[in-house]
Amino acid sequence: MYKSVEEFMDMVAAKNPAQPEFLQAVREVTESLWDYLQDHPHYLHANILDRIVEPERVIMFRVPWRNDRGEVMVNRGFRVEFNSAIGPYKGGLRFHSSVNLGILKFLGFEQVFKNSLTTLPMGGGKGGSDFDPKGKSDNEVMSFCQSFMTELQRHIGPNTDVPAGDIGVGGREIGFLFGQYKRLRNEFTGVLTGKALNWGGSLIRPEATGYGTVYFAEEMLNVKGDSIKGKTVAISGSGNVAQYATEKVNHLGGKVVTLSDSSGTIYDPNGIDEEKLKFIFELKNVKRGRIKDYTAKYDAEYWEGQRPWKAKCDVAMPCATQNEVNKAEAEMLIANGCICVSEGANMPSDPDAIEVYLNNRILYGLGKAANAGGVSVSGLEMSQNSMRLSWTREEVDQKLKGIMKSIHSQCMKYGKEGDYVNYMKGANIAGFIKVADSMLDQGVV
Ligand code: NDP
Ligand code: 2IT
Repeated sequence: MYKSVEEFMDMVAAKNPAQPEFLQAVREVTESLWDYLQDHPHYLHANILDRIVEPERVIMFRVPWRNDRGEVMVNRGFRVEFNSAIGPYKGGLRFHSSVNLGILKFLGFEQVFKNSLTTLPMGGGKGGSDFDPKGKSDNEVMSFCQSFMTELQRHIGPNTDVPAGDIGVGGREIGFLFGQYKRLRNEFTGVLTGKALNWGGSLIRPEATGYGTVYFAEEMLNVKGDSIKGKTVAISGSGNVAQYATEKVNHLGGKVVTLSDSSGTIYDPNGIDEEKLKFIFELKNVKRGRIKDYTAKYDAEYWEGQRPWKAKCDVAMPCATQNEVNKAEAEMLIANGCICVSEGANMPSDPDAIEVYLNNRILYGLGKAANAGGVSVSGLEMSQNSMRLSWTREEVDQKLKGIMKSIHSQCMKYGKEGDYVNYMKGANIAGFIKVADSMLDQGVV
């Protein structure tokens, strides 16, 4: 048995070289769990920690495809089937040039705990490719997706592993992937989520991650007798999660002053209202342009090559990617009066930034709790597919709200430290218990 977090991490680091993001995710969970495990040693006796950091299966494959010039291109495809203790593997696909095995293992590991928190029967997985859809034609994206699915289809299924979207995988990609699965398998099933409404999708799935992140912030603020209403909010990213987080902040009476992409940030102190957001939807989802183009139409500053965190705000919602808030930026947020961070992205705050939040005792909703709305509605899409019916917008939104509330109370239950709630600790312990107990029930698995 391990005597310390360090001793355990030495073992994990030796087994997983050159996977810094995976080690970062494992360390965060292990540190949160450590005291709880000492008080509940049956988990340690059964070596649950060693088992839970090892994916059940990793699939890695060649994805050859032809570009518009007729050249043969090759990318690498992955699916990490991390844990199926509480349900079929479930988690998104990421298409981005930075994708490698370590990144997908970190995402798959996070997904195991996140999915457990949702209360729905979903195990954890993640996949993707180093293919970058940015700058590719629709035809190239389709060729790539068809080749990717030609291999992936033999590993997934509605009761085995159900992928969805993530960075670089939205409605267009899910359509191409689903079409190819159906051709190869000759079956119309709920093998993917994030499908369009006409062919098995769920209302509110596109909105769910962003809405959920705002619902989670609202829950945290409510405990303090406060709310989003009247708050100034800084959001990073301008993709699926950022767009719908902005929409929901507007619904609740807050003001969003920043959005960004990997080239820079726009700062609009007057707020990105409903009309301006419409422009962003068109710019990002149809024209597939850059966030800088916002300044050609609206009065706003553009911060080339910079992230949003120097903007004065009450609430910050990082909704772009991992490690996009560092210690100096976290300190800047606090100095400017930020009282709440709710993470739409996965692991966007680095460990030093998290330390700053906790030391300053601000409300910190970590990704695996605050962004669980997306996979939750994916779970609801699976239920609707199985029952062959569809719920109304209001029904799905109500269920989403209920799930975010329940995640918030699980975090409160296990994260209380005096009069402060450490949501990170709470989420990690609550997510762990259900998965670990299920693994114990199922024997040496
Ligand atoms: P999208 O592809 O729709 O948007 C991603 C956004 O983040 C874009 O604005 C993109 O800018 C920016 N971005 C991506 N990579 C980087 C980078 N390395 N540096 C700076 N900016 C970057 O993805 P989503 O909105 O779906 O995902 C955003 C985050 O939310 C991810 O962390 C994802 O894992 C997480 N998430 C998503 C869920 C979902 O349902 N989609 C569910 C739960 C979490 P650019 O266009 O310049 O690349
Ligand atoms: O990180 C995530 O939770 C997602 N990308 C969504 C996964 C899903 O299966 O909907």
